[in-house]
Amino acid sequence: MENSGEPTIFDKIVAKEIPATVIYEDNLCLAFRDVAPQAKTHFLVIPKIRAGLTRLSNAEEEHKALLGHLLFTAQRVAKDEGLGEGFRVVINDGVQGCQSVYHLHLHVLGGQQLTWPPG
Ligand code: DGP
Repeated sequence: MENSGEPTIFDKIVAKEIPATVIYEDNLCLAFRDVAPQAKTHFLVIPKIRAGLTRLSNAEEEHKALLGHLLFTAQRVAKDEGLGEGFRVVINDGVQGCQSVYHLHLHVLGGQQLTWPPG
């Protein structure tokens, strides 16, 4: 359920209040392994500051550069993770998109042959 600004589990990971396996970090974003991997390789890329980006559909003009940075980072870390044969980037948005954490995040899945379409 979308909240009104309470810290999310991902804010706590950014603040190092709860542990995560971080595989990339810069001043704007963090990439870490998903706790419940849905593929051999499954990591998340999140903005360090939510800044209104609880979900993709809340994006405003001011978020464009950050959104580009997240996508660029996803492919860069995918390469570092050895996903040169291909991978999938997913953003779940809202209830019908099965979003469970309301802090924007890109799922990056790979390391195996994926199937299409997803459910
Ligand atoms: P979504 O359904 O798109 O909102 O995906 C949220 C993802 O976050 C889900 O794949 C599981 C992952 N996740 C939830 N809590 C934690 C956590 O505490 N640590 C890590 N590493 N991942 C988490």
